Amino acid sequence: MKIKNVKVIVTNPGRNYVTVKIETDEGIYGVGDATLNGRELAVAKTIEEYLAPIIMDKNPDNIEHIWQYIYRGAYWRGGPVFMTALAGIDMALWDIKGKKAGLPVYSLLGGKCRNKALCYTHVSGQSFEEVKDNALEKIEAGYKALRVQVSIPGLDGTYGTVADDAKELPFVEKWDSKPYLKTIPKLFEYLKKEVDDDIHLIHDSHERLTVSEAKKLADELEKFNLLFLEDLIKPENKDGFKFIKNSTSVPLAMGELFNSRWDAISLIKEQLIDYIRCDVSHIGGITEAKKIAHLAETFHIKTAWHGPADISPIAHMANLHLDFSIPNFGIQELAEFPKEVAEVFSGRPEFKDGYLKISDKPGLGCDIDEEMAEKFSYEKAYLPVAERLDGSVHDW
Ligand code: KDG
Ligand code: MG
Repeated sequence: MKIKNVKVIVTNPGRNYVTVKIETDEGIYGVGDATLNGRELAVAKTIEEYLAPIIMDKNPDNIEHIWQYIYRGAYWRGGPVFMTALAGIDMALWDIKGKKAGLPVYSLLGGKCRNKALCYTHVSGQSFEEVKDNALEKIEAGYKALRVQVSIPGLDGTYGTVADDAKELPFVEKWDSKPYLKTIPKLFEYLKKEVDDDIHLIHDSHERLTVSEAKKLADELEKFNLLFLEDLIKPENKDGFKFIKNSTSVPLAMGELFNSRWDAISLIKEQLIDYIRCDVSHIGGITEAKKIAHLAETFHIKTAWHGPADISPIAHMANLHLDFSIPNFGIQELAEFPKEVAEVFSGRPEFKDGYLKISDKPGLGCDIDEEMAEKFSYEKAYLPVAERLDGSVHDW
């Protein structure tokens, strides 16, 4: 079998998605997700101009070889744009391999380790009461785990509580750690009384705290038994986790900004985190995520792959095939897509009673309707930036 065509489809059913479709001389094709929120066309151009030409006529069965050929052959390796481009190709190749074998991808990855995968979704609100109402609604719908975020008084547009794409210029969010650190423990104190103790709660600090602030937050949240605290400090400051981990028993999660296993390795081997949560679309695809899962397994660390709405259902399916086939799966994030997404993408993780199920369709079990995709044309959208009260820039 030979790769005969590589298409890049950019579409906007409610938000932008980039899909790679690899066609072969045997009529089998595969699809992969190459969406990098706010940088979609940079990835599309990388694939079209640089990667598609060099994989033409290669045998799509040789996924590891093609991965290495792209990664090492470029010499200028890594980074979010390049690794997202590589991820899109990698997923499409796994999809082809599955379709050719007549087997779902999880089967090719070693087969099922479980029958269902625990998942969590997002709830937020402008007030504690609104967070509680939204949480109870999700619990009613069957969720057993929730990520909770709340608007912080005085900080307009707090992360996780407002839409995060802006059309003209990036939306500016205000940030100050003082009111944040005062509010979040109170939120959990409040939720403890309102939400069933069996529900797993998660909170995402989105890489904004200093080590001391992170330790203070972890200290104050310790009594609430969170499933994990996510992304406390900046991804560049991996050593910072040594100080946090030594002083808290709150499970820690990190990884959505990582682009390779080498970003993750020190946190894993020094056991500074409890959950690794890389993004399959930004880390080079299933091939790299599987290696990271194995590294994590070696050190008794679980997975919680990134699953926001800004990666397409194809990536969510890739997550799910990994979730089912690795022994050290922890939990899967599942954010809700804009409703138009179902008009363009068929196949997505199926939710039932707090868990995700997987079909045994060959390949990834997801497809794109190219005609429908064309009807939703790309619109430039930016992620927000965060600004401190004095106007200086903070990590968003
Ligand atoms: O594009 C940025 C989002 O993917 C990110 O903000 C979502 O932090 C996130 C999460 O945990 O889902
Ligand atoms: Mg996050």
